[in-house]
Amino acid sequence: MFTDKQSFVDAFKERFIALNGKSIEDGTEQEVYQTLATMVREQAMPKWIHTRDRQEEKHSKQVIYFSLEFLLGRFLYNNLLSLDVLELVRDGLQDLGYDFTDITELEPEPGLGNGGLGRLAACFLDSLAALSLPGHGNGIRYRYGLFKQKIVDGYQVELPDNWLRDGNMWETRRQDKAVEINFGGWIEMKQIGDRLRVVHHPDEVVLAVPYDMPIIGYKNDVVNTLRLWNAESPLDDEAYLEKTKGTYKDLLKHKQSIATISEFLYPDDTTYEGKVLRLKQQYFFVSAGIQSMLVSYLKRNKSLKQLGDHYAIHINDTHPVVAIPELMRILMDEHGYGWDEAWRITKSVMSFTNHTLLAEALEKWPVEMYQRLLPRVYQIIEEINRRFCRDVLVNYPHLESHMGEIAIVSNEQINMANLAVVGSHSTNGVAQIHTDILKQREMRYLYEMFPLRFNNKTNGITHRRWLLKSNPGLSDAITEAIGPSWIEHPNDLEKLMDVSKDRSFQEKVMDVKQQNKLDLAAYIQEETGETVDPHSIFDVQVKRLHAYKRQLLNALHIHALYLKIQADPTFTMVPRTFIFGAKAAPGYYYAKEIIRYINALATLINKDKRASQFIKVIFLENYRVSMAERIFPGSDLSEQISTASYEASGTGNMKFMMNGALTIGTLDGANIEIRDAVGDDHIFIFGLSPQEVMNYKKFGGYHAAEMYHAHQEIKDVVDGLVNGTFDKVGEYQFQSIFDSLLVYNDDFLVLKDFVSYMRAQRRVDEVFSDQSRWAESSIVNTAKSGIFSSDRTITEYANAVWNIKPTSVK
Ligand code: DL6
Repeated sequence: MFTDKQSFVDAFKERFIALNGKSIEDGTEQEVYQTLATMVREQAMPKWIHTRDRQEEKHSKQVIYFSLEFLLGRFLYNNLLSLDVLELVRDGLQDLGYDFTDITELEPEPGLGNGGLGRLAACFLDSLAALSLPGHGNGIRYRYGLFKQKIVDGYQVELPDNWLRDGNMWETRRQDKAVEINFGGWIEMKQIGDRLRVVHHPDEVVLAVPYDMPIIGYKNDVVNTLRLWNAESPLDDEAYLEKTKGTYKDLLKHKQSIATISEFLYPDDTTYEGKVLRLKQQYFFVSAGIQSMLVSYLKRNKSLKQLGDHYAIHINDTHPVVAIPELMRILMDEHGYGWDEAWRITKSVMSFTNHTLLAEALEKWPVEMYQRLLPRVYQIIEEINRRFCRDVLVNYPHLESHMGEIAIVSNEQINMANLAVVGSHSTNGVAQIHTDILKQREMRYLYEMFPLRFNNKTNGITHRRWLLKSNPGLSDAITEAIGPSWIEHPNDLEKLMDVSKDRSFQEKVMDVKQQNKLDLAAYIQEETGETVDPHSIFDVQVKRLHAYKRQLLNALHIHALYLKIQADPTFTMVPRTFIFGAKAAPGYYYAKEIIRYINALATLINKDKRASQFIKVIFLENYRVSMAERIFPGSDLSEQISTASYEASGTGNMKFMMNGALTIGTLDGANIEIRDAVGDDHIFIFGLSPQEVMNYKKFGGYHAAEMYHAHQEIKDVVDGLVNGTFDKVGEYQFQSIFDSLLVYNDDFLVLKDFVSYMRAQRRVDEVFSDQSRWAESSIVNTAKSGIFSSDRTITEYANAVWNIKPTSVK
């Protein structure tokens, strides 16, 4: 244990020698990182054990957050902060001749998620621990995280993310807690004693081995657990050869086939992947998570009747919905409960969040695939469906004609969202508008049947990572102005309203922003070789690349500015730096073309002497959590421009806001709640409303070609996609983008919102030109961001969905 700088330095030297067999003078930075991480882990270990003991002792109800994705980002800095040893370690390392930042950046980044959904799960774990709530994560230890993105001649190229190459310093393998998972085979009904028992004869058994990672609460001694499962062979090599009478080659093939289950993360969050491997992944981590939960529970309890008073399982999107029939199976087949009792227990344990309205992302599994891979689970799903359909016919006969839409099994497919609603006690959306649309449109009949199950939980972000850690300058300025209470109570940020018009505070905040922009500019230079003007507006869109998020609208605006600069020698504007970061799913051709378009614009504009005086375009490759931490603090303008009604919530919008960026956005997802919080004067809203978009989708009436012919500006820019403009920089044309707009009638209403977007962008220029006005808006955004802390979201889940209480471990 170390408590001050000197004890740290002494302990470090000793540990370094013990771990590396050499003195620190001969050490590498990698060894320094590993030694430091080992020491931090050791510091956390007793607290980890203590937390577990206290939670058990107090019979605290626990939630386990089941998620196929956890987009964690690096741990070292946050762990030091949470353990309250950050400063002394930073100073100690300096005394030892090492730069703290260089060392923390050596940590490989667990990118075990695609985007918003996985990052939300990580923010939730942070808040659970910070609020002393007994809440843990359950997921997969993917051998490879989300692909690394390289941009080669404007094209996205994907490379593997071998994040475990040098080991993961935070994990502990728990072989003793391994469980077996059964796949395939057949089901036998067997009379055993006086009971007819179901016996599953699987044709593949996989060993799930947990790797536990500590999730350290902020200065409260709580350490919760993220349990990630690794797929392995249940037999050791010799036993396998003995049992199967196979060859060494067979053995290698067998091991490889099992390891594939936890090999990689599917790199697309918006398209449902009907692949056996994906289904195997889902069942693998769900069954393992439930089994391990029950092992803990049954140590202290004999009957499972009260399971729901002790454990909650949260189903993060439809991927873990198989938890419902799996718990039913275990309760009935392994513990002898009857259907009704098992159903009551299961519903009391399960709750579900929906994260998308995109039809193509809503999972529907082919019956045949389930039957083949999970024969017993499928029987249970069929029975859930039979009972549900009977309930509809008896109690809601007017819904019979909608049976195909609400049934769990229909058209030879299993509708996972329907199963989730029917088999749980709570279903929520992630922003008010999203929940409203779920209730009124997507799930209206299920809502009619189970109105009390539906509720909203607007997303949130952990202000500890996204403000306290990533923006120390602003954090200090805030604390100086209103005291430190906001760190524990982010709603106290509201106190900044009192100083939002104070000139000296405004100057302070703008100075901090300027320094952050200088840092970001230096980073951009390092990453891209491009020099950007730190006094220009830093206009940023960072998120996954998808047609509905409309990076295209942003790019067309830039293109239009370029054409204006070309056409008018007297043209002038407030200089802007347009910054993008976005990964496209590897198989999503259109999204990749948009990346190419942005990069082509960058080449065209950044090379042009006159244009680049006003605008610059930067595409930062391989957008990830650690990069996001550098970008948000240095941003002026946050682009949240999805087609209204398509973005469930968004969470990047909250990170920008908290860091004092102003939003230019549509009335979509949580943008609406951000607008409500800050007021119309401190946000730039444009475009169609969700209702208008839904009307167009339902009744038609939108003709992109009319927009093209009615507005010269639109015509010029759209023509620019294919008229040889990009020949100058050796690029091909952008025919598929052109076609998406004019031939396929612009599905995401980009041209429809274009004029209104241009107008809003001009307002941005005007407001930015009045620095005091901008500063006030920036402060108001930070002041009002407290409600978007995930501490608020988690408190709501804890009270209204999971019924868990803080358990102090001090
Ligand atoms: O709830 C977290 C996050 C939301 O903020 C985003 O709006 C939403 O798109 C995302 N959903 C997903 C799931 N699939 N899709 N699309 O990632 O969840």
